[in-house]
Amino acid sequence: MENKYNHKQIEKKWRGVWAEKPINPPDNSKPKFYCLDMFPYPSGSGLHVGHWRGYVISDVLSRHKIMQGYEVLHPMGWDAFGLPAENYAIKMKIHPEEAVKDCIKIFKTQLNDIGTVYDWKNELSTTDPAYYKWTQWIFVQMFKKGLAYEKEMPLNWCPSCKVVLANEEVIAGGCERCGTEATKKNLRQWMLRITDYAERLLADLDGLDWPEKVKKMQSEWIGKSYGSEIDFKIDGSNNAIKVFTTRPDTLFGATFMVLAPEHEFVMQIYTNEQKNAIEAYVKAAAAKSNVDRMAAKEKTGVFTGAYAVNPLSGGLVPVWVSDYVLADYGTGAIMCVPAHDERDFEFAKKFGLEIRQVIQKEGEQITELTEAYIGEGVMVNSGQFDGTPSAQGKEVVLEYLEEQGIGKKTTNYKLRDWVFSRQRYWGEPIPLIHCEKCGVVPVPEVDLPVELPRVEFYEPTDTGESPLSKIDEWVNVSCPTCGAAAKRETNTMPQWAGSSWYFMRYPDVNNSNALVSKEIAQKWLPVDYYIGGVEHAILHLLYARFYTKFLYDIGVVNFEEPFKKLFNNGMVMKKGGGKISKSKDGESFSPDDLVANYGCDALRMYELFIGPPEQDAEWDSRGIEGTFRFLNKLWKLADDVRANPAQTTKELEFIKNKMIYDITYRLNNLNLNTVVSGFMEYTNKLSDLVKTGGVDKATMEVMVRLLAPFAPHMAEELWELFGNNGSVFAQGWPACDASKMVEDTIQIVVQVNGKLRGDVTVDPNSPQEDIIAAAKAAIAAKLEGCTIVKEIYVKGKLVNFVVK
Ligand code: ANZ
Ligand code: ZN
Repeated sequence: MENKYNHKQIEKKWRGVWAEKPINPPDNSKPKFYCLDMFPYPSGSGLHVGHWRGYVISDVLSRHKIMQGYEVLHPMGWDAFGLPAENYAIKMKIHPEEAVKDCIKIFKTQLNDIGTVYDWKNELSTTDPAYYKWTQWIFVQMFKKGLAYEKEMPLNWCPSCKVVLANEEVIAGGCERCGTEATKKNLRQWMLRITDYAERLLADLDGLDWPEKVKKMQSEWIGKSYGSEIDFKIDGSNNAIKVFTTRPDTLFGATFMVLAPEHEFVMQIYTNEQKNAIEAYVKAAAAKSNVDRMAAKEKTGVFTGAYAVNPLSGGLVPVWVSDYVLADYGTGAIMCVPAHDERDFEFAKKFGLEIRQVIQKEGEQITELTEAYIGEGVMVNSGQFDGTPSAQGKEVVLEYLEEQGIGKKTTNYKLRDWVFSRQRYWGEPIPLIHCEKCGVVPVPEVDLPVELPRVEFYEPTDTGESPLSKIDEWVNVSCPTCGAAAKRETNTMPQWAGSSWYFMRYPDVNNSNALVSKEIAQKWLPVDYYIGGVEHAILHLLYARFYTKFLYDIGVVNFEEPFKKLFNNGMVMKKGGGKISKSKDGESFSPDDLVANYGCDALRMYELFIGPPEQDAEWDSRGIEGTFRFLNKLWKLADDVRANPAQTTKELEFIKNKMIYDITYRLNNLNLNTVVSGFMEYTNKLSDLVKTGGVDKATMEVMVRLLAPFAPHMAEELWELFGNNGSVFAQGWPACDASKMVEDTIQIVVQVNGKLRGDVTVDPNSPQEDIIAAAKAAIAAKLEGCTIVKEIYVKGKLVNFVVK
């Protein structure tokens, strides 16, 4: 009997079976597991192999959890508002609403072709009025709590997309989408006070089971810094310039000061000789973006002609203006210590200003500095403080300044309030009404959603106003409070709005009375496992955490963190490196042909096999032939065992249990590429055994069950061929009988900076290097991007990595 692996037929058959009899039916008696993918924005070219990498991982985890007896929620939806969808629609000259519908159709077909267990009954799209009703509702609650406010702001402006760009959308001075150089434009904006949550957003990072790298990026973005405000009296005036510094210990070395060009004193203190130069400089600075100012290669600046008094040394220090000082950080003015700050050093060198060393590295003599010394040391040239270690000096100097009434402790955050309005068509209308008498009035909740009007012209206006402002019948309304003629807000929300809370909606997607019901939230939320690319490490995750905390504060949900566990999958890169561009490479990286030729099980296996899931990996479409050959070999092995099953032996018992152990262990640690290589090794080993003594049915059936999350169609088919009834997914995950495994192993804890981050099973008798290496592999994803400075092994107990 020649029984060939016919992936086409098998995959079609099982997808039909699953559609009729889902492998994950609702069952309240089971524990829940909520496994979430970062949802895509549907674009025209469909999914490419890079999207699939993350989706295969989440699908494997979901199927594994189903087999372990969980009721799994694994939903999918569409982040379909926003610039990418709108720009695509404009390019293709189809209305965004239609464009989005078409794209979703393509995406959905493709996702089904990969054999994913998405719960389509929970599908959502951020563009659905029944969904964005709640996006608007959340905004109204924030408005009522005073978290939303209007502000006239010089904003980053892309002259090509004709759209305001958030700071994070400006990459190296250019528009994130089209690369055109960003300029500035003054516009009225809606802002959200995310800064009110800065401290909680920072503090709660600690308890999250997330990659350390992501936590570090979030923490740096929030950017808390402890420092002092110090007053420098302006010579010949009663005014004082307040500076923010993190280094009061260097105060004696402050030999000049710099004000941001926007600082209010600039126009008050310059001398007549400097008037023209200052005015020209301030004007030029206003045209530049913050990003450009920070990135400028050469320091520029102008002397105001005025002096201030160093409060400790009593010396006169010249006051300069330069755009490397930002107006909206700290006090917008700094004391400059060129000996110990790189930027100040550069500035002093360029303009010939005094450099005075006040911190000395222990055991070194003072020589002429060729660069700023930014490290710790002891205070020198610092009067009564000489000899004080710099770390201590920060406190001591500050205490002295506080006594004198010229300094105080402060904390600064880099986090800024969130610019929440966009002057574009394709977004949620901001549900507010402007009334001459009543001011800004929120749209009453019964009138939500404020639907986006269907229009012919949705291209952005080049005035910076939203295209909605041109639709009189939509704009003109009566004030909900006083009934007088009033106007709707015409700005729309950023794409981030819909994606900041979507995970709360999936479990209760049809609820028209609440964002999510209390009982359903209680059961399903928060998300247990969140999977997606590291490109969302900062903004999306920060906004989602902010929304969750807000909804917690107003009693909608009872948890403060949305995602218990986070996994960042690496990207799929082109051969030789380089990102896959959806527009340029879409075709050659489309999974469709691969599915047709090799089957989705082979593609799934290859997506996992190309490298550790947390790292970027290079794609080679020919590589799939390898996993395809392996699946064929496994198929033949199963065929042979079925034709000629052997009796079990001690050796087979060992192999069976070791296989369960290896695959489970690697799967639990998300070492999914080594799961695939493990299957390859066991397939080879068992194929050899078939030729010598034979392989028993039980071992082969265990292998099929282990295979199920990875190659689900083949596993179902083989399970059936072995004469079993019911889905392989109803079989439970195989348990390993350790007594059948000769090697003795123990479990030890793995820590990062003293905090529990995982565990690893090791042979306690193996050498320390091996144990540390195993521990490292076990939490590789969490160590990504960290520098290990020390490795500590406590025999038989734990491994601790000290990282920077
Ligand atoms: C004197 C000094 C001496 C400083 C020294 C550093 C080293 P973080 O940690 O980022 O908060 N600074 C303050 N406000 C600024 C502004 N608006 N624009 C640009 N730079 C500003 O950095 C705080 C330090 O950045 C402050 O401490 C100040 O320089 C500078 F050896 O003051 B320092
Ligand atoms: Zn009114």
